[in-house]
Amino acid sequence: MKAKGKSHVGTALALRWGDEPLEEAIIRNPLEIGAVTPENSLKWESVEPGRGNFTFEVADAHVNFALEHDLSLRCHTLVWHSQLAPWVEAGNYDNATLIEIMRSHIYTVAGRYKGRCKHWDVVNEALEEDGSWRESVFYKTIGEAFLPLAFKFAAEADPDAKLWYNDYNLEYDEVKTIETANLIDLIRSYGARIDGVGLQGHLVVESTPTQSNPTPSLEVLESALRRFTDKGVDVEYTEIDIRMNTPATPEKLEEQATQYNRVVTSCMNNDRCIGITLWGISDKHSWIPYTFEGEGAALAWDENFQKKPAYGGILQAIHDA
Ligand code: 9MR
Repeated sequence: MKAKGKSHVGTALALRWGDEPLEEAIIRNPLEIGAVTPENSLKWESVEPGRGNFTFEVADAHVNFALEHDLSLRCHTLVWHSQLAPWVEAGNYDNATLIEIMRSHIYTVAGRYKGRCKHWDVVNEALEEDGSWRESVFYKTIGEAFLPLAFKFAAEADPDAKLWYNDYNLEYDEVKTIETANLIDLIRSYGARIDGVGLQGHLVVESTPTQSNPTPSLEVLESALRRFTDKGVDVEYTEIDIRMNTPATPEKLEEQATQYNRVVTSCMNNDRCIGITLWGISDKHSWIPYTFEGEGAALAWDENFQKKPAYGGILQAIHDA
């Protein structure tokens, strides 16, 4: 990836080395992995479980692991409706108070890791599937200004970090994609800076009970990326996994390889796509089977940490670029 001008292939990081030496070996192999995104440890519920009560032990361990092993660090995520500490909603705060809570959270968390997070997912998943605003506590209390304000606070807290908006189902180049591109203009209209849009890349090999549309064509993927890069920001596939109805069959695994190849090819074909991050290493540790019953087998290494055809699909896309 680096030889082809990209920054990295990354993975979500969960630090379970006592149990998983094979996973650790893959993540520590610089030929495989060049960046990590702490999977849960930097989320609001983890770092500020009570108002003004910050807990950084676990987050520090993730950040230190990345720096000690020369992995570039994507930090995730400052403002999100999910995995939010319950007190933020329960307080029924007014506009001014919630802005102050958001400012204090961002200053404290992004400030602590200043100079260490190469990228920050500042706001995660602010829109609904139809492109309208998600009715999060932030939107309901502060209005659309919560988004540019979050970017302004993040830039003040860590001026050198690249600031990202991150969301799912942007790959289909439909209304959500178009409205997300409009968020770039909204952020800038407040005088704030945005550097990138992350397309999470939670996709499906085949129609499943939770997602009827398989991975789009190369043409559609490329067009979705251009919606953002045409506005002068970077893009990355930030949380890739391509799931299927389990059990996996050899045919489905081959089709998955083709789809991984397509996703990575679309990134290789866009100069402003900086790289890809897989949402984990092995099918043994993936959020999918816990969240979507009967679905899984979404990653590039199988349950035994053996490379799947998907791995070959990724590699081929990089070689062919
Ligand atoms: O992988 C994460 C899983 O361990 C958590 O339980 C889950 C809680 O919602 O979040 C998962 O990661 C999410 C990411 O932070 C944002 N995009 C969607 C991911 C999958 O839910």
